[in-house]
Amino acid sequence: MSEYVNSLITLVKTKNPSEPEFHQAVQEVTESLEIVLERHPEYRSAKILERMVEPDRVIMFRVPWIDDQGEFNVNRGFRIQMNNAIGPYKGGLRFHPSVNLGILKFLAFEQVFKNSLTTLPMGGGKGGSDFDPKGKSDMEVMRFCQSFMTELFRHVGPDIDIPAGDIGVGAREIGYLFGQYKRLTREFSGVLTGKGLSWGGSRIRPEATGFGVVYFAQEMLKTRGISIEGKKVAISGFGNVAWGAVLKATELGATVVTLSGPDGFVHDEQGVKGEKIAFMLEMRASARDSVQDYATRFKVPFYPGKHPWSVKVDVALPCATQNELNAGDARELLANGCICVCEGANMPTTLEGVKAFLDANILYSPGKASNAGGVATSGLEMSQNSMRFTWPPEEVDHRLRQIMHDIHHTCVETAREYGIPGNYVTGANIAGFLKVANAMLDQGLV
Ligand code: NDP
Ligand code: 2IT
Repeated sequence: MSEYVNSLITLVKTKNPSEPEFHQAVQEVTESLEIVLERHPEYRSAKILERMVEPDRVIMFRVPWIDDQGEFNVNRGFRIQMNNAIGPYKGGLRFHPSVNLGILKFLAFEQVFKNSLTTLPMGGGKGGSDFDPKGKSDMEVMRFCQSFMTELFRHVGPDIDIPAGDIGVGAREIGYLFGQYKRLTREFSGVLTGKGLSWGGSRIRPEATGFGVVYFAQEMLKTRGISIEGKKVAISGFGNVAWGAVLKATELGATVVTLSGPDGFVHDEQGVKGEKIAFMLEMRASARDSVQDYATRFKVPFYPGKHPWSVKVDVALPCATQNELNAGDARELLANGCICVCEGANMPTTLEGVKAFLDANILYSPGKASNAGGVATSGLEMSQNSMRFTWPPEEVDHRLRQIMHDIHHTCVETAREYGIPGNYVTGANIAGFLKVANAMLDQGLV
């Protein structure tokens, strides 16, 4: 590590104590950029990286709400507006008890590079709350969302900042948030994405992240002349991203043999298909947060408290959450002959896990490249809203597929150009960085 990169990481750690996930994301990116900073001293002298690790602004607020028992509750709301050099802030909202400032800063930082890779004009942001949707009634979720938007509405807008879903935020929450925004502003606009189909949503947005992950994995495998058809796939999570990935992988002839939740994982040797995929939506809607329900229903083995990385598979698609795959898991996957790890979640692999995959020279792609199909399709939703028009599903899917192809091509070509062929981490970080950095240089000291 160069002295400059080392001192930058030390600075970030000192200025932002107790934010380990943010430190991790910054470290991964800045290490990849050493080679760019050597070739282009102008980025260093303009302190582009020092500016990029400092959010444009952080909004933190109280979210008071009343539960079904009439009790008062208080949660904390956040929106990190990280960087708008190439477009308005864009990124999801996460509702999960683990949410804190550092986690949302890591997600907002990743989003800047991801959105840059999508080829669409979107800056990066992220937000959410430590609200726990588990076990909450519809009316409790509605009251929470209304209170959350009562503060957030003054900071967002269709040309300012466009939130969307993430963990714990799906179509239902986006609906309640949108309704409250509309009441407060008297404006019907594309301020949120992931909207319902009858009120401005895009076809394929619910499926987009998972579909995109599988399209990206297909492209990766193609570089080694391998097809996804007939391959065994391990997927973690059972939420929105996992669901889309199972749908597409199965359609393309792969067999998905695992799903996971906070309670453990299920091993379904026959494959997650047909009504089992529909059951994933039921499990999510039940707000029980338990993947064991799948094991009970379909009589397959359940492994409490375990991640699915010990199962022998060809392809692994981590689709649950950050740091769910460590160095030990990586070694186990490699020992079992896994040839491709394509991330659906944001930063699911620890830095040591990533190193193990890169050292083994398997196909490994970071989330900011392979899960970009979700936000890219959000960008397509914004375009449709601006045009007051809707595209049919084939059109959106075609564009999504093309975007994933282009992101893959960019990663591969950039890695090759900088002398590290096949390294998707470096390719994604450098390509994502260059577009934003050049826009920042063009726009002066901002
Ligand atoms: P969902 O809420 O639909 O599902 C999240 C899944 O991950 C659930 O199974 C959830 O269970 C599990 N999970 C969350 N936190 C933990 C934890 N600490 N330990 C174990 N399991 C956990 O979210 P999404 O599918 O939307 O998001 C999944 C991942 O994909 C996240 O990393 C997200 O940032 C990323 N992503 C999402 C996009 C989107 O468009 N939705 C786009 C790009 C990336 P539980 O809630 O019980 O903890
Ligand atoms: O992490 C992500 O890219 C998302 N949660 C999707 C963001 C979006 O604006 O669609």
